Amino acid sequence: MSTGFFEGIEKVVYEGPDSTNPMAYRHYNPDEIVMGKRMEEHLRFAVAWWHTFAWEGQDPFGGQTFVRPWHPQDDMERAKLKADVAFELFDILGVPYFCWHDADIRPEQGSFAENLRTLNEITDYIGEKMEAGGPDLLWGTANMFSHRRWMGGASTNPDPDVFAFAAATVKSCMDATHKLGGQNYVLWGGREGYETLLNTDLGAELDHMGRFLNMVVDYKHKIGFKGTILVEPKPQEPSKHQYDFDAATCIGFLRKYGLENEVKLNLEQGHAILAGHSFEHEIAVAAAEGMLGSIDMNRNDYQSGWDTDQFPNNTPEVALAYYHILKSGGFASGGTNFDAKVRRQSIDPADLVAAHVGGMDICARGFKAAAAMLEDGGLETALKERYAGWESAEAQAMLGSDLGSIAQRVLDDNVNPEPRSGRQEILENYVNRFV
Ligand code: XUL
Ligand code: CO
Repeated sequence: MSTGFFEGIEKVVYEGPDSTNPMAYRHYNPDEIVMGKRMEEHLRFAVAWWHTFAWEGQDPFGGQTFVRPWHPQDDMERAKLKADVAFELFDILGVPYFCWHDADIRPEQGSFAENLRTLNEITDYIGEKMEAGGPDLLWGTANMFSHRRWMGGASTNPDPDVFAFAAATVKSCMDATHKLGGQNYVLWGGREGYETLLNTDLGAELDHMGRFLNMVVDYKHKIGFKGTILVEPKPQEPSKHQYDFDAATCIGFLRKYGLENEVKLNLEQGHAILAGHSFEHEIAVAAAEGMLGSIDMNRNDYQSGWDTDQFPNNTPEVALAYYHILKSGGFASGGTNFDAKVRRQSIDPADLVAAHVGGMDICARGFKAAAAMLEDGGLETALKERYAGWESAEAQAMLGSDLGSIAQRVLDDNVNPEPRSGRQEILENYVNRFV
């Protein structure tokens, strides 16, 4: 039986680029074959439980603006109503995946035993809905940043009891993710960092975090979870300095603690911007190391400097991101999650639907542009030409040589390189033909 929350809103369908219906897909056509695969299987869209259903519209200066029938979110009956509404939205949108934190789906009641009981109950309930034809779980994760117990960190907390509570919490969330057939398990360390070095033993905290992540990987193998463990970089907010600053920092961390073959990255567009990078930079760094896992495709406001978690609406940005994803072989267990929320004045159920429709459509449009660029091959040809010198036997031999021998060759052959254009504008014009 319908909850009636989305009353009057029909299932969203593909109507093509000329449609003027704001509740139709103009570019996202799940069954369209692009580069040999259905678009739905390429993009693997997921709705995020936290922003779409749990978030109540607060900002630093004001409280709740959304008034939903499942508020206040403190008992199991309303948690189930929220799940009912969630599956209605999944059905309206036709998304193949969703994601959650434990705290989004269960009521928060305090003790670990209570949290465990309610998590198990609600994930059984969600499991029944999945079996009845609902979408699959892209990833589960633990919220170890909202409750006051996490204020000084989770695995990096100076109090070993918080480390223990974090270990128990992650175990329970991995169990629940495994039970629901989740494709990945994510760890984002919002409070794994510091406010001031005056009270922080940075080296000890990093060691604890490295040990914690090794326990997560060991547990994954113990229970036979086949999904991918992902960490999600972000430079700051809520912590002043977060340890998982960006893709490169995470990769260094994973290598130091022996996790480079076990853990991949969940990259978020807005986090890339906060770190002073473009999204495609973060994707390319992860891809170069074979550590590209999944993405959170939500942008920030470029003026405010906050993590505003907005739905994407910039085709060229999205196109370049998918270009690098496609170039590295596309998603395996990962997908496109909208870690995005509507603005706090967008209080209607229709706003929730329209936000996802727009986000999915922009992604589809950018994705098709990316596929067309890759199939055309213009960028790859230009890249090959630019690095062609390295194809010679002499250049390759140099990499196995030493400074002295190279210096001798420079003298003997009078090596005197002639600068060549990087052709940036020509390449930018090329990209603009597709977006
Ligand atoms: C916060 C953020 C998280 C993670 C999951 O900025 O991105 O929601 O995606 O914990
Ligand atoms: Co995120």
